[in-house]
Amino acid sequence: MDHHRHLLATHDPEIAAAIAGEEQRQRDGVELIPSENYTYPEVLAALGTVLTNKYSEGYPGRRYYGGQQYTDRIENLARDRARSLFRAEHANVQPLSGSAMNQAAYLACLQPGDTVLAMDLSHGGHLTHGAPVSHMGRLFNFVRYKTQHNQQGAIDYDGLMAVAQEVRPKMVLCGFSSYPRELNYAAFRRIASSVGALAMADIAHIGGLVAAGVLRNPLDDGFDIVTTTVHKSLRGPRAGLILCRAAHAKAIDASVFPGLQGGPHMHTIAATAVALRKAAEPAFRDYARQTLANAQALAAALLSEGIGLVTGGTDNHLLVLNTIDSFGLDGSRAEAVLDHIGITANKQVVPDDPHPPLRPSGLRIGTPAATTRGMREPDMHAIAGWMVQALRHPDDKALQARLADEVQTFCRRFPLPGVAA
Ligand code: DSN
Repeated sequence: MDHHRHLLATHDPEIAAAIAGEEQRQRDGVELIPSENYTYPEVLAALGTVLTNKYSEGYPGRRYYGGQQYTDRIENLARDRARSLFRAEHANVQPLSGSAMNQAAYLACLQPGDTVLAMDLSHGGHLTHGAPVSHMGRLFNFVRYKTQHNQQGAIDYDGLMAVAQEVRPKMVLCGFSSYPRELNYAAFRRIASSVGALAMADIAHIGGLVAAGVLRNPLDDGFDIVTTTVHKSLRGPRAGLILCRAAHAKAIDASVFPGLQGGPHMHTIAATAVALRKAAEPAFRDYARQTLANAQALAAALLSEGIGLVTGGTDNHLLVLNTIDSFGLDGSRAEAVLDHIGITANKQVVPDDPHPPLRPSGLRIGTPAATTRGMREPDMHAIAGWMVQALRHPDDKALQARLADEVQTFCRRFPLPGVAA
């Protein structure tokens, strides 16, 4: 690694300096974006290898290029580990990332114009769940369901059953990128079965928490297809996984390649295999438990300060704050204020947000990255305290400078995984 670094610094000092700057930024700040994490040094080692030189279109044992004795071994290991970790009948480890994995899943099972039930974007759903600005939203007929504001964000499953009877979807999709509650997968499965639809769950955010067994696995409730990214709570490289029942294996594989993608990124697949092996170790379960405990601690600390949380709390790793109600700041301003003190979060729409996505009413935070760094419950209380002080005094530059110093000093106690101090 050091040798490679030295080469890069000599050959391309501008890029080397920017990477060094990013390392410094990650080291000196608290990372609260709930979809981010710090990957393992072993994953970084697998990513920076000669596997990036190789074309491997096809699947193990039936490729369109020669020289696959090692790539086949790697992809088989990744598939076996994914199947075993998630108790899946089949795994496809080739999706380049989250959007591609969902697109491949839809295109495997649906015809253009088919109806899909999916969660509304402002209530926590994802762009690929049929947001009108997404290509998927143009290709399929997404009918969106919402969460119940006065029921801690719960989903009205009886109401959803009635909608399903009316619109007769081909697929019932659940999953989210900004919803802090656990889902009732058995209820989704019943709704899908009642109209002969497929049940698909996008667990992109919580894949690591499901793998560790601290959140429920939709495959245990009979789901047909489950997708997850590898780089969020699973702590792997940037990639996607599709897990499914054997009956869908052929369609899913053909949809990923040759349907949607070309050559798989074998360096990423090797790194995925490494992360999946790590996720099967007992230490990963401890990590996942701590991620949830930290989210509870962060929520409790913010609630004790009277800060408004969408749904009133969290069951998983993420929280959504209504910053307009709590601080009179839109999410964009709140994000910038926190950036100034070294706490990274991201602006976020809240349910039925009257404001646009670039200036929404809220902020999304989460604990996977801070937990990887070694932060624990008392640290969450300290972080909540810094956030509240800064957001209550957004124009106080002297206060922000003092808080930035405190955050930086605090962060130095927690080494950056995978990077020499
Ligand atoms: N960008 C991911 C997230 O932040 O949730 C989802 O696409």
